[in-house]
Amino acid sequence: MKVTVIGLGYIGLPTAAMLALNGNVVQGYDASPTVRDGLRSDAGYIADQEVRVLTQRAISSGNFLISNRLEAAEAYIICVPTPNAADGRPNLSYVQSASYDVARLLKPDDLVILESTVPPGTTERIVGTAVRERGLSLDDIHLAHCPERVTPGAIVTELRRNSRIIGGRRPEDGEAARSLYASFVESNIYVTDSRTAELVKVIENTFRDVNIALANELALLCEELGVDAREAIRLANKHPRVDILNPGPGVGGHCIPIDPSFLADAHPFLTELIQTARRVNARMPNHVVRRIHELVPIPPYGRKIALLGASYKANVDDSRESPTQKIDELLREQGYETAVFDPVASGFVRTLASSLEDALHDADAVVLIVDHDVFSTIKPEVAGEYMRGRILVDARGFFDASTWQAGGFQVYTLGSPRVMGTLATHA
Ligand code: SAJ
Repeated sequence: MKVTVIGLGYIGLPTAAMLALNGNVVQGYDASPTVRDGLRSDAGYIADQEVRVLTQRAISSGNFLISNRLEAAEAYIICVPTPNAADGRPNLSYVQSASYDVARLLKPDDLVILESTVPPGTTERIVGTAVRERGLSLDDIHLAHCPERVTPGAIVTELRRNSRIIGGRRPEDGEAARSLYASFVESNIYVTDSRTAELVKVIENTFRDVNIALANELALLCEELGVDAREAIRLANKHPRVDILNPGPGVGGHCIPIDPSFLADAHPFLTELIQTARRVNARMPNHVVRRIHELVPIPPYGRKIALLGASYKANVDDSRESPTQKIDELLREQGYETAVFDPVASGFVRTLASSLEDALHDADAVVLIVDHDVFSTIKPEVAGEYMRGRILVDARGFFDASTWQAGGFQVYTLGSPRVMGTLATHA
């Protein structure tokens, strides 16, 4: 098929490349000239190595062209972002403008697919309106929602192997979209209606947010009960019908902290659990900062805290909605000096420390926020050489507390009832 993909971000780009490598002729369009030029000259600016290789292969195949304007095709896939606006409501303006751009090019029998995560009803309401205003009946074209489901860090594998949900406005629209995705999806493709598909995507991420909120609430409870939360969760998960996620310093990324609001914003009185879960997760950075404050009280002169990890989760570069940002802001508001080190992250709101040594230099405490694999090589005796104090705050249960304790550190692990090691004396 001749396909135009609108929005060449972390979903649109690999999807376009995958389609191009599997028998389709793809034109990719992104509103940003920087993205278009970057892709044309060298896909090297893409941080994800697998996506970079896939994109380079697709471009060299001759079946993936980057266009400066939207080109007419037989199928259009809209993959633009749907961030939360400042008022917390979903910002659907990119979806709307892409829909009008596509509508101008449509001819009968064309297929329009919305991949962006949206509140239930959006495909028909926004894309459908643009099509009708163009003077076409929705029955003249095929319209479907096909939400992306891949996780950063495993995008290429998951694009192929994850099952897909396709919501057609009519069953025949769903079937048209199914045959396009079947060119590269190796797993099942389930066809339903568009509103159901929209809801399915949002509840997948909401489920995860609620589950993590339970883990986080248990962590706070366990700290009071004198029980190790991770041990308790590990054992509870031995039950065949229990599967609780891990507590941590908060839920980041551009999906899980945002998508639940697609339901809560439209139905505030029917989403009590969803809103509570969001609040529990959003407060976790404050809890981490409270514990840091207990361990490293601020005297009249400053204290330095080294923060390890700036991205929103392990082994990815994306720093959007990262818990580190909030923890860093709160600490600095309270008068701490901070240094953030992350050899993996890009796009963090402030300049990162140039090296681990720089971050640790004269620090009173080190705080592990992101469980990047590269941090596993950090040894307490080496870290301690650079630091002024010997305090480790581990917000992920990443390090072995006894090893750090044996290395002379006082250790607090989030979800763990006691601080291990002798009390540090802070003059
Ligand atoms: N987190 C925890 N504890 C856990 C798991 C995660 O605190 O046990 C935190 C992470 O550290 C991170 C945040 O939650 O800050 C989100 O990470 P994640 O791995 O749960 O999710 P994302 O945002 O990387 O990707 C999710 C995925 N959704 C589901 O697993 C249901 C992915 O499949 C979606 O495609 C993606 O959102 C999206 O784009 O919507």
